[in-house]
Amino acid sequence: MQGNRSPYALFDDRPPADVPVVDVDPFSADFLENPYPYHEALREAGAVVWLARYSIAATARYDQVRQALLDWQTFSSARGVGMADFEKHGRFRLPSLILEADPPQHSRSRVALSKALSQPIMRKLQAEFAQAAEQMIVQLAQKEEFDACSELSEAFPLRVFPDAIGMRPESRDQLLPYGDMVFNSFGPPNELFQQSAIRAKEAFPWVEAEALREHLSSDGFGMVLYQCADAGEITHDEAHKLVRAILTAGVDTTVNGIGAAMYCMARYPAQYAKLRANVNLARGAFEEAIRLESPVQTFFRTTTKGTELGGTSLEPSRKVLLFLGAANRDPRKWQNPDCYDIERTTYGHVGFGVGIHMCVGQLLARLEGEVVLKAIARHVRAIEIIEEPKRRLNNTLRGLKEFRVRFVRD
Ligand code: 8QM
Repeated sequence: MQGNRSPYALFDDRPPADVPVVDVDPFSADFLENPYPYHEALREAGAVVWLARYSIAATARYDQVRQALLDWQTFSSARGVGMADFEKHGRFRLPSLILEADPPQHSRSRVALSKALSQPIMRKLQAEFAQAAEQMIVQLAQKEEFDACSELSEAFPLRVFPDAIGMRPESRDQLLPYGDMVFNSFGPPNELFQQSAIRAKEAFPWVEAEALREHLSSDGFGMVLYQCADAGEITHDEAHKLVRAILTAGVDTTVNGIGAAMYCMARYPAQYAKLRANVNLARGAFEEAIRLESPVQTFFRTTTKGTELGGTSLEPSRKVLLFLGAANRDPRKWQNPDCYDIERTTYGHVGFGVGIHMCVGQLLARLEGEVVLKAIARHVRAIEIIEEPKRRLNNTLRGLKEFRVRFVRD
């Protein structure tokens, strides 16, 4: 990396007039460990700021993040939702037909994926997921202490998700290094990304293979994509790529969502007590954990034309970094934004995004979160923190790597 130049800046992008220029690296270990003071500084610096290190515009305020997410015509996803601009810097993997696409391609993909992840299909999974959660929580409550990451927030999605989609039983543990690598790839090609790419080397071709029709069971929701292809709604190649998209997007996100909820429950015993008193608050508790911790912290868009955001003019073909996690704690939008309050109205949070790209798997994510929180609330009187957690740093994801806790039984 040369001085302040972006590793991806093939030519010098200059800041628009009057935009506050800031000198922080949102993908440094320091920032990722504790982003909140930086988020505040970014929000206070202006509605839109210029990241000198990367020559990229960014916004950490709720209104502007939301505006950009809602205006897909101006803020496109088709040139990638990471720092790399597909048209200038090439592609790191085959582009996703949903995440890294605009209408009309995006719409076709979205319709098919919505069928696989629909309310009726999720409802059919409800009982199975709830039973798996019960079983896992009862077992963990019998332990003196355990790692809430490897033994719960990672273990639960790995226990239910690959079965639900219809994967073969072998090598499912590859899903985690694979996801870690993809979510790192949305940032700059820094050390975090390089290291995760090494770890995921074998996972890459493995995921491509797992998404093939012949490797999916007929009753999982992965097969729904191939049924859409049989019906002529998408091509069979699109079906393959969309199953790959589910495998990419569905694991690390729910791992860190459940992890966020666990972390909140452990740190806020009064909120946990409320959940215990009324397990029907589980959905709200999960949603609030998504708002507060924002497992997906950032995404980029690319301007399709000259435009204006928060009073700053942006040139065409420029990347804009959207800080979802900072928007979810913007005091302009939220009261006591840094407090975990399971009875808060979380409506409008952008932890699942907003607009046409809003998380297509959100029903599945919420189902997983709900059954886990309900099972805990039914069986666990208190959650004791044995050791302060260790973070897993990732260019996009916020979450923990190790969190030793004790479930105190009733
Ligand atoms: C993030 O490959 C994909 O289609 C894909 C990858 C990651 C995500 C979404 C889609 C947002 C959860």
